[in-house]
Amino acid sequence: MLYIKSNKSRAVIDLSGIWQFKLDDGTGFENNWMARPLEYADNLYVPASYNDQQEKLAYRDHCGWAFYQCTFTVPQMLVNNRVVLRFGAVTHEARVYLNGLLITEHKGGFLPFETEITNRINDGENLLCVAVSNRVSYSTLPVGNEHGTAFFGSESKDLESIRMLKIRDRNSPNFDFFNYAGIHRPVKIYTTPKSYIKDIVLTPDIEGADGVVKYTIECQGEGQVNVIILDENKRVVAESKGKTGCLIIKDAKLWEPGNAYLYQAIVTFGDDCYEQEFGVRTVEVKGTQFLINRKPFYFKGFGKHEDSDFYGRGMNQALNVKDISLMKWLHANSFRTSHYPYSEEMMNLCDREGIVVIDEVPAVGLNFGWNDPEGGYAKFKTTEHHREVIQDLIERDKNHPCVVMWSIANEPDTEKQPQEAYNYFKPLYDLAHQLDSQNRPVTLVACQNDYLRDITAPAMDVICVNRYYGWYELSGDLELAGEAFKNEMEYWQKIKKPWMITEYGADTISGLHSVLPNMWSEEFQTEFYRVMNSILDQYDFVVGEQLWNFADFNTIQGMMRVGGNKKGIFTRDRKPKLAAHYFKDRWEKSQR
Ligand code: GCB
Repeated sequence: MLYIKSNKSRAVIDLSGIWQFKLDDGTGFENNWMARPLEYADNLYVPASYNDQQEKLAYRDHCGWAFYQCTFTVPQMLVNNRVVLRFGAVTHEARVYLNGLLITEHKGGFLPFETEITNRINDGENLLCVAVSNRVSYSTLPVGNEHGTAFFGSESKDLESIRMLKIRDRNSPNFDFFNYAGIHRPVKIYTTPKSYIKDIVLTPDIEGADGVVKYTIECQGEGQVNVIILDENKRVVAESKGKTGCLIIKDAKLWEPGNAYLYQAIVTFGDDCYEQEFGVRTVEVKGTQFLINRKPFYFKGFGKHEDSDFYGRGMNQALNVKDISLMKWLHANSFRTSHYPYSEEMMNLCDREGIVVIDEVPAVGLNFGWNDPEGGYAKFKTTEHHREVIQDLIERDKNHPCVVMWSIANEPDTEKQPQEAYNYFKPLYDLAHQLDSQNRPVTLVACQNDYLRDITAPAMDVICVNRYYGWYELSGDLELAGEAFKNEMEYWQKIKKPWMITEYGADTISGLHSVLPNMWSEEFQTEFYRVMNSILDQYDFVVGEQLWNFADFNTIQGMMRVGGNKKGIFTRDRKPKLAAHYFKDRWEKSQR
């Protein structure tokens, strides 16, 4: 799916701004709220989560549907074109109504969807209504507890009434980040000519000093395809005709981590044209190495979240710019889009800034129900949707040079019923390979208690593991934690595959200090990393360290979370903790 751009053949209308918003009271659909202006609605900003925009418990804790509305008018000069309505992401499920009629529905909160509205728009003002559900269940990704109810109390008959009182519809996410919801990414209307370019697939390779770019252009309607490649000085460096072909860029400048170079493929088809940026670079796994442009690459970076004050999980471009700037300050080179695809705008920025990305689908929470007779993967009704999100992610991000690996899940249970887990994930691993014309490595991020039983993580191209020795296990005892970690690394060494740590960390209250490394203090967090890193440094098969987390982030309330998850090396407002300075020094001096 192409990103939205305005150019000489395409126009864009951005619907970002203040929309009308109202939580469903259970009668919204029945009373046709979609068909007329919402009564007693609030003014909320789009794109952003609705949860933190006003001081309302109901906004924070809502479970179910909510309604958004805005109006728009398409200028007369555009109506002879094909008109498309596109959503960057609506979390987690959307039903979209135009002038009272359902025009599209979408499941999944982190990927774009669009629908043509050419013949549905009125001459004058149009009423757009988006119903949004934040429910997570056994069939959604991320996964939630099916009933979304809270059980509290005893099974005893005497306490029946108390128990009943405590059961109510509520969010019950099975993941450690706040279940922010709403219209999270831009809503835009764009036009194309009636015959138009539908998709562009670019597959770069390197031969000697040259870049070799295979391409496929998908078009709708009649026309001739032309492709020209421009370098950063807008000089034509290659040209071709036809829907498929191969372009040679002589003495190509490579897209390198930390040193991005972007070419533009200018595709024309009849009256339509589209400029697709891309990089010439290769990615492959060889032996125990991860190679970018045939050179060993070592990941230095983070697991992150899209999470900030007021916006919640809504796209925040200033923050994206800030985060990349902080990564560069630290001499980091990469991050994983834990635990869902990030905005297209962030991916574009990473392309330009040379930041390397592990691109993850929203498959988090596939880790309970194993002792239930119907447990394990039989309990989750996610297989089909899991295939969809892998397909949609690859369709969206295939041309990004910043993407070097796909992650098909975070911390699923891969050990209690190892064969069942393998049977679930292996076809998804194969699917990702089959769909990606660049055939990037595919991984799954594991967190086994008993890694000896796991046959799924070792079947991936890169073994990615999350570890919390010293925090959740062997809490506070860094000496023993180091020994346990070392012991485990001896096991992984025998597997002879590239291996990286994709999460390790300790909750840390900014400003809490202690001379000795006591848990929760800034000194403990720094010491924790020193111990773990000293072990990572002993092994050549380790291809990266991505700590958890870049910054503190919001979670559900719970006794393990003091105002959210505090494992950031930055606070939520991006102030460094001691460990940030430690990593800056480590990565600046790193020879890997
Ligand atoms: C994990 C999860 C991550 C959590 C983290 C933690 O293993 O992947 O989502 O936030 O642990 O801090 O507990």
